[in-house]
Amino acid sequence: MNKPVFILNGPNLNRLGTREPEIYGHTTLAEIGTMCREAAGARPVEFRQSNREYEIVEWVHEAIDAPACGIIINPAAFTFTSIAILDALKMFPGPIIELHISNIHRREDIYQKSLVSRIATAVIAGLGPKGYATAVQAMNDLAEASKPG
Ligand code: CA2
Repeated sequence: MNKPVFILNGPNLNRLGTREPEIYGHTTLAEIGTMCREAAGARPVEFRQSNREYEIVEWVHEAIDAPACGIIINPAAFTFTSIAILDALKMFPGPIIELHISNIHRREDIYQKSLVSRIATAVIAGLGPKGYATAVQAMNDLAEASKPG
């Protein structure tokens, strides 16, 4: 079965490409979604964005029930604040890639302490919008590697 990959995006990322291009680039979130679908090949992609914490929690539950082959998540500001998203991600049995467009470790103190990194399989930060395609390729490899037989 070709399980879907869930790619979840947190608050304000719907505004990508409109402000601070020196940090986040010129690419819009819709364009990133297209890049992800291209990188995924035959694998179905659930590419979503929300400014609401509860909605992201519910999408993680949906990924658990689907089941998804993995979750790629850019929690944006919720990275540093959301125990609710952390608790939901802890219930997901497969690989989780935490992704940031910018290198959060080079930024102000408030962007330094991710709650998600402790439970993520891998973290990608600082590759710009192309980091999403890198994450999808890595997730495809992880999914292949965990296939039985
Ligand atoms: O680098 C990333 O991907 C971040 O997750 C983006 C978050 C920030 O809180 C994290 O530290 C790093 C902020 C997203 C803000 O979205 C914008 C959208 C358009 C223009 C400017 C910001």
